[in-house]
Amino acid sequence: MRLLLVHPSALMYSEIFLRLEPLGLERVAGAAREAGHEVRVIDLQVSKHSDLERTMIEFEPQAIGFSLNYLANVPEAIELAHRAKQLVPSAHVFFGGHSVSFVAQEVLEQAEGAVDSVIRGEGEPAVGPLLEGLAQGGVDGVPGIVTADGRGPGPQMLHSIDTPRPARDLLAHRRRYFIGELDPCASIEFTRGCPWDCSFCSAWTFYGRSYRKASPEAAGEEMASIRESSVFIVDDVAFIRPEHGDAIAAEIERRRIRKRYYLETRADVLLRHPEIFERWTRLGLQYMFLGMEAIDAEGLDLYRKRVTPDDNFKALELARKMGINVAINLIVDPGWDEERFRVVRDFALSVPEIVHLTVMTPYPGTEVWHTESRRLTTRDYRLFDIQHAVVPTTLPLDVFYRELVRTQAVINRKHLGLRTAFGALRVLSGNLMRGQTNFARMLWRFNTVYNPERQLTDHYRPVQYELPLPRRLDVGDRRKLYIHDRKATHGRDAAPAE
Ligand code: B12
Ligand code: SF4
Repeated sequence: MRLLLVHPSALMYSEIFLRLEPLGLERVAGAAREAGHEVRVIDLQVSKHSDLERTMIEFEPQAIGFSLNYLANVPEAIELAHRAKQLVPSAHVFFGGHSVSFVAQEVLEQAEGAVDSVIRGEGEPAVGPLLEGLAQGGVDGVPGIVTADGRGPGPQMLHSIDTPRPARDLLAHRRRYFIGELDPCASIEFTRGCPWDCSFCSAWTFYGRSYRKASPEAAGEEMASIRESSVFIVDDVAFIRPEHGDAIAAEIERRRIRKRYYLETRADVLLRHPEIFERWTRLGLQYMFLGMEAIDAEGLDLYRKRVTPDDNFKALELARKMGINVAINLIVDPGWDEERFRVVRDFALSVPEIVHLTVMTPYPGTEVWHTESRRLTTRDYRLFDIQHAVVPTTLPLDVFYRELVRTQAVINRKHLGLRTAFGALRVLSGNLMRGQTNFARMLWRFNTVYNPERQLTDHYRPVQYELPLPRRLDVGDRRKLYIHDRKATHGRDAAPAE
């Protein structure tokens, strides 16, 4: 069968810092290709809507799948599904991905017939059976499928994440993927899932707190096939198992692979096994993202982060000593007043790290979606991008955005100031000479993207598609939140930490 897979456009507020390859979609493409189908992929982060339309007409796909990892992309995907039905009426249009898995039924209804099915959970085990089912006239047995007739069997999980390999070769414009000065940058997955259970996050609910590891050989082989000079490791928490991080490092050393790396991890993981991270700095680890979330114990408890402020600060110090550039994330609560923003600004200016701010957002799949007592002030999907306030703010909304953007701007100025003084010029000229302009563009775009008026006016756009209202679920038994039920899977590894 001819299958076209599509990733929606980039979200406005993240695009200035990064744009990364759609690894999940590439893996779904890899699985379909292994099953013998003809596959094309269009990534609207780097291609135009007109490219998509042209491909639909020329390729005449029999199935068109859209990736919906982000809630904010739902309206665009529904509109594209309508367009697909006009251009290729016979194609089966389906959605899949992280976020849509939590609101599958509702999105299907909102699409009013433009979407034939939604696949909940991992896409690799489902795409082959879906295409086979379409050829043979029945898709009811596809794992994770939801259609107008209701839910099919539960989603299935891969036994091993070693295969299928992502179909990176199907992506045009690969040089446009970057993160900060790592430009161009590819992505790779060493592990899948997260054993923790932070209340604001849906990574653990999606995978039912399971955790699987790629074999070091497969990871080494995949790394050797990557052409880009930099690699973003997409794992939710890198190197939870030190022996695994070590074994992959050994493979990379053996193959004499030299890249620059960016990864995400937790303070306690870094503190427990600093030697792994140290070893990776020798392989090229340069950047690390630490989800610190709060600077006080009360905030950390509220998010069930299971680390102390002390751990966080020790981890920052340790990373600094290792020469790793750290970016930290703090969650802004809509309840913050001017004083709280000031405290955070002072903190951000007192540390050399890059500080990112995201707004606390209850979204489907998270525990706070069910427990947040403040009512939602909007259900516009597009505002659920953790850059907008979707529950009432204590400050008037315009003042809240002014404070938020001011804080981000102060931080950004500090960051840019340091970088331009100590090295960005060198990186920049190196990148420009190689024709890589992503990082250069990022440096100058901050003020056009982040401005309080624009964030405020986003709230007044006409709304066509709205998130369903939260069902107040009793989350005493948190397994009710899972997409993948761990009992029903054959994961290699169980949760290592509480
Ligand atoms: C890596 C990552 C990123 C990367 C790369 C994103 C990219 N280009 O793909 C970066 C750093 C850029 C990023 C940015 C953001 N991210 Co992010 N990210 C992740 C993370 C940690 C892993 C995603 C990943 O690559 N996994 C590995 C691949 C193999 O899995 P996958 O993509 O999920 O794909 C599988 C399934 O979803 C499914 N699938 C996917 N697509 C399709 C399509 C079809 C047709 C089918 C059938 C199946 C299918 O099958 C795949 C294989 O099993 C997830 C958390 C998580 N564990 O999922 C958060 C996550 C997806 N991100 C999140 C957020 C909030 C963001 C940001 C908005 C943050 C911000 N404000 O800056 C931005 C927005 C990015 C944008 N679109 O512009 C939230 C999503 C929230 C929501 N409900 O909308 C998540 C869930 C984290 C969380 N805290 O809960 N992110
Ligand atoms: S440790 Fe990170 S990925 Fe895991 S649940 Fe917490 S925030 Fe999500």
